[in-house]
Amino acid sequence: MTGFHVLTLFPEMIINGLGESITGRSIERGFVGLEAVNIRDYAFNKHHKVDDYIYGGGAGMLMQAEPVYQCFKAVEERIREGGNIKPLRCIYMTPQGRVFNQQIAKELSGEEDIIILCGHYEGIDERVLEEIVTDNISIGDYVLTGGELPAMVLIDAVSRLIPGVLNNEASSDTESFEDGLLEYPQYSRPEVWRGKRVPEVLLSGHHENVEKWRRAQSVIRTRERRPDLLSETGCRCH
Ligand code: 6GU
Repeated sequence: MTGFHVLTLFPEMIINGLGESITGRSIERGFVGLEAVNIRDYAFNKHHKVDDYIYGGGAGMLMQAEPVYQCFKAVEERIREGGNIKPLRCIYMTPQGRVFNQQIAKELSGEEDIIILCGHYEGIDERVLEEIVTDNISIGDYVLTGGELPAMVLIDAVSRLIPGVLNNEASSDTESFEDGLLEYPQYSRPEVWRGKRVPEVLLSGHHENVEKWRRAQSVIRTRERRPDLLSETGCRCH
């Protein structure tokens, strides 16, 4: 079982955001482990303060090193007590990281326990990041207010690759990106909707022709919408 351990100031965001639908069900059924640990619970000072002004000046506040470190150590210790002796990944969600993609999701789906650190405000004191972070991951070139939504994106993408999470075992590898192509268009009942017919080949029952049509549609769609995926550098097929 893959277990995600999210260190955050907003644990309810993580639990509520992933508690529904397919991710929620896979957690309930034990295919995926998820805990969200509140960094504030490890602020062993009078007012449970976790942030402070930034040396050198500038706008905003920074998350202090010590509560993050104490939180990490407590989570690491519990993972070790659970019997995992492998080196642990601690992923810091940051726009300064490697941009997340299906390849990284696949790689992470093989891990037993994954610690994910979410920053908020202007970020986290660099000294604790140097001490605990093994991977910096971004979800794209835009700036968000915190790492919680990116952490949920990563957990969703990794979870659906874990055996048992999708009821249809085949469905994760026929979808977009698994072969470097976008998915073909799909149709359900009725056969005619507002005068628009379902493509005839899909009603033919001829499975080989259906497969050929879908493949061709995937290529057309990728060329139209994401030509970068077909280019020599963007394509992982050759
Ligand atoms: Cl991982 N964090 C934040 N705060 N903003 C982002 C991001 C991560 N990825 C893209 N923008």
